[in-house]
Amino acid sequence: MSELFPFSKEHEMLRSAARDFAQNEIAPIAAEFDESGEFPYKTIKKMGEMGLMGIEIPEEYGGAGMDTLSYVLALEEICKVDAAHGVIMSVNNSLYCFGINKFGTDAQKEKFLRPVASGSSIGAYSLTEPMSGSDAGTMRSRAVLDGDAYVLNGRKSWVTSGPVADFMVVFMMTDPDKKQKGITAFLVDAKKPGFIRGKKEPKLGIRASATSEIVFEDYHCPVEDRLGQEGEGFKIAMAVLDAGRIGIATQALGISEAAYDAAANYANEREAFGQKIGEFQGISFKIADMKTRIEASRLLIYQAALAKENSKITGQRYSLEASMAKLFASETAMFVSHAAVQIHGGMGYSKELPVERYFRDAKITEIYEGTSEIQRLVIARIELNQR
Ligand code: COS
Repeated sequence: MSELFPFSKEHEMLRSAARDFAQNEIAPIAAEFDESGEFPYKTIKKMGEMGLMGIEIPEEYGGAGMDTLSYVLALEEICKVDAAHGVIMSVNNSLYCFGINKFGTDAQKEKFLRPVASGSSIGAYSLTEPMSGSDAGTMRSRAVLDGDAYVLNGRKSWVTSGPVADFMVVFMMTDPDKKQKGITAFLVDAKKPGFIRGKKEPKLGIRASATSEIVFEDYHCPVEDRLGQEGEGFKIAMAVLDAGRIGIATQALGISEAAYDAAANYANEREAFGQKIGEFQGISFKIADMKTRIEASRLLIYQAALAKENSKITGQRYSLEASMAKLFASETAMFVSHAAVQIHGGMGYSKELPVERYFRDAKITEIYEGTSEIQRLVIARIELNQR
């Protein structure tokens, strides 16, 4: 169906390069890295060399200088094969690079954006804390200005790429009395003293992506490495999450497509009671619902990508489009991967096939970068405020 869209030659070229890479280099190792939980350094490095780690960043800062649709098309191909590679790519592109490109100074882009957009370093984003998840404005970590540097202290959790990141954008309270308006964003360098990688999270899915706590103990962040103004951190965090949510929606789409392909093929091959199982209405209706929801997810994602592209000119928010895409695509990934396991029967539960991995990987898309409940809250607030 995506063939109906008038993509440019550049879009098609990037998509087929990402598809070939995913199928030739990631597919053979995906199950092994899922099992071991090891970080796939080699393939991530190659993705950087291909320009996949900073797709929308201008070439002058080490990126590929392409548009949001390019990002979505390439990411979908990676996620169809492995959602763990997909989240590493998504966080690097949207939660890290996008925010610095939008809110950073030229000097910050030179120092913090170029190495990550060009794929020679890895970037991460750190908002969540053990006692502050959905209610992101209640963080406890503190940054105190002392001369020409802020002193950062606190514990951050669930940081995607935390164990391996070279640089990170981190959000801390500079003025707790002001709540959300007292939060400030900082660019930090993992090599500096006071940056400590904490407990690694053992996860149900996306196991090859590395996730951990990050502890800050008197980390000195020079004033020139503050991203935006003091007190602007919450809005920066939210604006960046809008971009991130398009990436997670795309990750969910890729997982859905992989699970669907496996299920449809199996339904066409496996026989029971003297016929292909796909000829039973119970299975065929599942296939119909899976396919329909997948294509609806795709349309919401393309809409969000176009809204984000438009926002580069108009400055308008695309929170509604991003949240709708993430909500629908992630719930679709759960629905489709659940049905795919069921259609496979016992084989769906076996580690000999990748279907159980798709099922485990799908769940996180309903949780990170804003739970489905938070997406509904964002959508409803926007809709009701407009009346
Ligand atoms: N872009 C720009 N500004 C935004 C914004 C966005 N997407 N969303 C909110 N803001 C602004 C609001 O306009 C408001 O500014 P003003 O006070 O000047 O009007 C300010 O930020 C506070 O917004 P709001 O009142 O909506 O804040 P809430 O505390 O009610 O929180 C939710 C809003 C719940 C939506 C937010 O905390 C959220 O998204 N939580 C989930 C966090 C998350 O996704 N965590 C996962 C981290 S990555 S694993």
